[in-house]
Amino acid sequence: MTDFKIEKIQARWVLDSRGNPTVECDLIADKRLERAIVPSGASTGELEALELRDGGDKFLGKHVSKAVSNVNDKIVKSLIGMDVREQNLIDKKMLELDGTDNKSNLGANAILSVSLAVAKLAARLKNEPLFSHLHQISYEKKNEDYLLPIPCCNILNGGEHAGNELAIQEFMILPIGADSFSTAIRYASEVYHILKGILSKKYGKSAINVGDEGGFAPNLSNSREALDVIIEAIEERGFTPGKEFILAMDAAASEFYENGKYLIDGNQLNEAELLEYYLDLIKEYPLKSIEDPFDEKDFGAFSELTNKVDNSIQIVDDDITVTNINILQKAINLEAGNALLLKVNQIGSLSEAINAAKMAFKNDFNVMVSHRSGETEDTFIADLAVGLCSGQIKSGAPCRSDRCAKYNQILRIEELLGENAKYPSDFKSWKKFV
Ligand code: 2PG
Ligand code: MG
Repeated sequence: MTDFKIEKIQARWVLDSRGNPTVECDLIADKRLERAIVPSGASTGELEALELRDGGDKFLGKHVSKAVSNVNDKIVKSLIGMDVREQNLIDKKMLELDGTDNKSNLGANAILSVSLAVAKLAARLKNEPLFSHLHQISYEKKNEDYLLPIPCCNILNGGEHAGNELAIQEFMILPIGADSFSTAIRYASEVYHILKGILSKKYGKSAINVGDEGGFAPNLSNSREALDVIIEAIEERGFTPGKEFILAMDAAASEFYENGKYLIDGNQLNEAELLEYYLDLIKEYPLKSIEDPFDEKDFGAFSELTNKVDNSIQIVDDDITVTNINILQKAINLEAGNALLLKVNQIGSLSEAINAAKMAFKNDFNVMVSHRSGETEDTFIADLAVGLCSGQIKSGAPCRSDRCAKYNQILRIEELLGENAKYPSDFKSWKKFV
């Protein structure tokens, strides 16, 4: 008889992909151990749950020893003996123990490390793949078929993630015309390597240095120039832009918004001008998804763009909604955006993140499961994207192990599922699975 009761919880600090400390948590039941590691953002939304850092001298203020102690000294006491299959109850217990709206007491990093490890251990003890356990706790049903996600590969980095002058943070390619995930990620890898050659030839060797998410960070300062080299790479490989590949951007516009103006491509644009700028790009390129097009406080601008594009373009809410159902509800009411970017550490517990995804789907919003710019070897979000049948994941370029770990995990899941693995033909494919 399997014993699902938590026996031991042990947190520690480890390093993330940027070399900053983050929280890792081990969880033991029935002599089995599972562990989870928490990611960390750079272009964070103001209303994200609080990532608890020590301040002071160690790691230049970024140490997480307080969050680690909060797991080992406080959380542990209230969770020992609880059943790992009770994800909601366990998360609720931690939220009560924290007692704040933004998890500033225990730290979202402390709570999330435990919350993710709980799901992993439950799946292990049930002898079930993590994605299928996540599907069951999300939708209270079992599925034979699963929707694998389109990999939204960020192959050119700017903004806070790179040392160049590009205002837009992420330029992504989406291999929408592939017939499987493995073909999709192969297509993306091929275009990535062709792009490397083009950049090196055009701008010199320093242009192939990479940013935080594994995409190239050439010293360009104009978005059109970035989009043009990407189109060139897609075509050089023999693909047709708009057919095998569509494009997506994460503007992360709060980061280039200053004193009421958006500083982009050497210009200072007001909100109306920036909106026209996006509409022009949509006309010129097969650009089908734009994330955080305006400052995170400007719900009105998000609504205007969403209505202008008439749902033909995906407008993704990241910093504006921070995976928080209360804020997401506001965005839904105002029709500000039509898709949710889902980041588990923005809200700080698995159950709350799942609830955000469910609320999104219920209101006809798409869901893109997302990594953070500071990542780790933990592949949890790969299983989460499959379990939720979100149909989209962004995990950076098909380069650097912190990014590829997630794509590699989806390759394994695809192999395991065989014919039951379905690859999306569009952003709305989740409708058949959720
Ligand atoms: C984003 C993310 C991930 P960060 O803005 O969507 O790509 O960046 O983790 O720095 O917030
Ligand atoms: Mg973003």
